[in-house]
Parts: sequence; C-alpha cells; structure tokens
Amino acid sequence: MPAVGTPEDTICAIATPAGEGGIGIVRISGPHAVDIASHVVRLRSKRSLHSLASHTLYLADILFSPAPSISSHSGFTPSQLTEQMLDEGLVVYMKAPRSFTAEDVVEIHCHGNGLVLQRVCQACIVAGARLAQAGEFTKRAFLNGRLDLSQAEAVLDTIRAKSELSLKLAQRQLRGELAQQVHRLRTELVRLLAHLEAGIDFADEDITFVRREEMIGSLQETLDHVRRMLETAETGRVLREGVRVVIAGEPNVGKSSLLNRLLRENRAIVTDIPGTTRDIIEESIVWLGLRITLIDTAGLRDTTDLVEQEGIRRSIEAQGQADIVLYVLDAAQLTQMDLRNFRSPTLHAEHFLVVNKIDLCDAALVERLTHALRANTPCKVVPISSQTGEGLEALKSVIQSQFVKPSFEPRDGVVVTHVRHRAALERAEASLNDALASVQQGIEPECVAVDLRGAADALGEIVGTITSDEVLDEIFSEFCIGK
Ligand SMILES: Nc1nc2c(ncn2[C@@H]2O[C@H](COP(=O)(O)OP(=O)(O)O)[C@@H](O)[C@H]2O)c(=O)[nH]1
Ligand SMILES: [Mg+2]
Repeated sequence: MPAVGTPEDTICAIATPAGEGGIGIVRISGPHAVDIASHVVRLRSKRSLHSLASHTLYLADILFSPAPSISSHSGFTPSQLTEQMLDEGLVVYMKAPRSFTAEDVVEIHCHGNGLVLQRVCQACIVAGARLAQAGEFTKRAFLNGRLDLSQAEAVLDTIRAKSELSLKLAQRQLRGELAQQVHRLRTELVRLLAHLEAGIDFADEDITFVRREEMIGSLQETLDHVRRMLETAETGRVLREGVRVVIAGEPNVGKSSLLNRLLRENRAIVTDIPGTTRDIIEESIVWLGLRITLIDTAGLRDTTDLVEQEGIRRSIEAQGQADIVLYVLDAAQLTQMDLRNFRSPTLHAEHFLVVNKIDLCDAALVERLTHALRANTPCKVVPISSQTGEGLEALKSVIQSQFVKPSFEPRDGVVVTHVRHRAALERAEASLNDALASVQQGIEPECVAVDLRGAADALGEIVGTITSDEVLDEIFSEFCIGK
C-alpha cells in the first residue's frame, strides 16, 4: 500500500539552476522513473536500463526517442518525433526507498545548458512523465515519510541561506533537531493524556493513573521547554530572513553616502544638492553572519515637488516595514540646534541615531553631541563619518548585536526560525498554561484533556503530524520547480 496521498504518477523537472553550468541535472521520480528514462537514455555499455545497479553512475547517450504509443497524442510534429541525439552524459538510478523522495529516482546528468536541459525534460514528458510542480519532490519526500514538515521547510532554507549562520540553522533543522525536540515534548503530552483519559474512563474504580503532582511537574517542564524555544524565535527569524535596515533622515545629511560606504560601492548618487535621492534603493549584504538589506530613501522635508513627495511617502512606508531605522543626522548642523529640544516626527525608540560627518567637527564636540542625544532621546546613538569610514565598524556591530545576542542559543540548542513554528509554539504555550491552571485548581480532567490535546496538536503541526492540504500547498508553493 502506498502512503496516503502518494501520487501514482511519475514527475520530472530540471533540478539545477537556470543559466550556464558545467553540468545540469534532470530528475525523474515515481514508479515509472526507469521506464521513462529508458526512452531517453541509452547506456554506452548497451545494458538495459532495467538492469542498473542502484546509486551507480553510468555513461550514456541522451536521446529524444518517442514511444509510439505516446507520439500519437503528444502534439509534436513528425519531424520532432524521429530519434535525435540530445547530449551525452551520466545516468544514475536510486532505487526506492533509498532516494530523496523515497520513490524510484533517475537523474540524468548532462551539460549545463538551458536548451539541452529543456529538451531532455521534454523528452521525459513525451516518454510519459509529468512536469513536477513547485516543491513536488520535497513534498513527496514528506508524504512518503522521508522528511517531516520542519525538515522539508529546512530543505528550502538550506537552498536559500545567504549567511553562514542561517545555513547552519537550516542544516540543523534539516538533520531533524527541531523535529526531535517537538516529538519528545509531544510524546510526553500524549502519555499524560492517555493516563488522564484512563482516569476518566475508570473514574468509579478509584485507581490513580497519574498523580496530580506528577501532572503539574511534567506540564511545567514542558511549558518551560516551549518557552525556551519561543525565546529563540525572534533571533531565529532574523537569522533566517535577514533584517531590513532603512536609512532615513533629512536631505543632505549623508544617507546615500552611508549606503555606499556600507556596500563598498557607489550604488546611490551622492551630490550636495538636497533631494538627490527620490526613489528607494535596496541592496543586500552579509555582515558577521547576518543578512542585511539596506534601504536608502529620499530625505524627509516639506516639498512641493511631486516626485520628491512620492519618494518621501515611500520612505515613511519603508520605515514602517523596517527592523531598524538608521536616522542620520549631520553633526555639523547639530551644533546649531538646541539638542534638548531635539525631536523628529518619525523618530521611535527603536531607531538608531547616526551622527554623520563627524570629520567636520572636533572630537570634544562630537562627544558633547552624542552625550546630549543619548540624554534627550531613547535611541542608540552612533557617531560616524561616511567620508572617512570612522565609526562604521561600531555601527555594524551595534546593529548585529541588536539581533544576535551572544546567548541566543538556548540550553537545548534548538533555534526556532519559522514564523509558522513560532505561531504553533505560542498556541501550545497557551494550551499548556490553561491545562496547568486547570490541574492546579482541581478542575475536571475532561477540561484538562481538551487543553492537553490542543497543545499536542499544535506541536504536531510543526512536524506535520497534524496538517491540512492548505498548509502543505502554502509551504511547498514557495519552492521552485525541481526541488
Ligand atoms: N565631510 C563629510 N561630508 C559628507 C559625509 N557624508 C556625506 N557627505 C557629503 O554630504 C553631501 C550629501 O550627501 P548624500 O549622501 O547625497 O546625502 P543624502 O541626501 O542624505 O543622501 C554630499 O556632498 C556628500 O559628499 C561625511 O561623513 N563627511
Ligand atoms: Mg541621498
């Protein structure tokens, strides 16, 4: 019996990225993988494809040789239906269940040319395969029990990781670290639930299946564990997704110069004319293991220029979506302001005040300015010069430490990186809280059981024990075809 939801058809797709490469791979997965591949590859050794040893590479000619039964309704013209040599390459068979999808898989390795790969893929379709949907290989791996849902998500995270830390977290999740912890917690809840339900069933017989103190102790321990996992979620999210840093401030304070300095390239136009930057400029870099998207914006001021007004509107919008706003000030102008009344309409406590152009002031003045700003605003204050580069390293590490606390890795070593996992853990936390309160207050076991089941189900959602097609579609649609 195939696992529930296992598709019976055989899928194929180009598994390597678009563009030129030394090799490119077409992957075929499903019960007819070998049959289909036998229409597309001919081994140099003349052996039949059906006699291949598993997990061994063979040299092969790659052909377009349509099966007569398929050619009549394939929609191809006769000239396209004669056998053609497409490429030469290697073929490997991975016999079920020892493959990524746990199905029969054949990979055809040819030259990394988009046209060749498309034709090989097309030849597989003519031979009876269906073009895979986005993420379908990984979805099959999940449906066939090769990966749990958190591991399937980690496949995508591993492919997408842009920094060493996010890669490390993705790989740990892929190895099943999160899944193992969630399973342990869930198993304990299911055990408690079983005892509790036995107690309900045999209420008349005066047997105690689980003592109240044991129940409280275990629930408390599980709750503490869930909370420790939740404490890692914000850092985890930031490490997985990266952070958005918006550079804002009045015209001419040096926002674009700061962007260019941080990127080490002249990405944005810098002039001494106020209002030079009107659109949003966005670039990503990696600092100290953290992916940062820097967003330079139009200077904030009253203006009648329609284009600039739109730029300012976009700047304010970008600030709303930022993880950090670097609010840049011009040190040379600050000297003329009354710092005690320093105010900005868009300034929030989580903004950083970046005092730029300190090369134009003497050190004592910079000291006084930063001190006054720290005293009069709730913000972190960082003095820099975009011209000389002074203070930029300090700025980077202040940003980094805002997100990655040295102690962010919990005792148990698991970091929660997905918003979906966090939401499920929060639901588990709430249910555990209710269950614990009920037990402590001596409320009927039926009520406790409902909360315990709620917590177990919430944990089950993380690993996919409990899931809906809608959730699966949402997760796998993020993948590209061929993964
Ligand atoms: N002396 C000095 N000039 C700077 C510094 N940063 C920017 N400028 C100059 O200030 C002017 C405005 O810079 P720009 O980056 O276009 O400011 P923006 O309008 O805020 O984007 C340009 O003439 C820059 O060369 C700095 O750290 N020191
Ligand atoms: Mg600018």
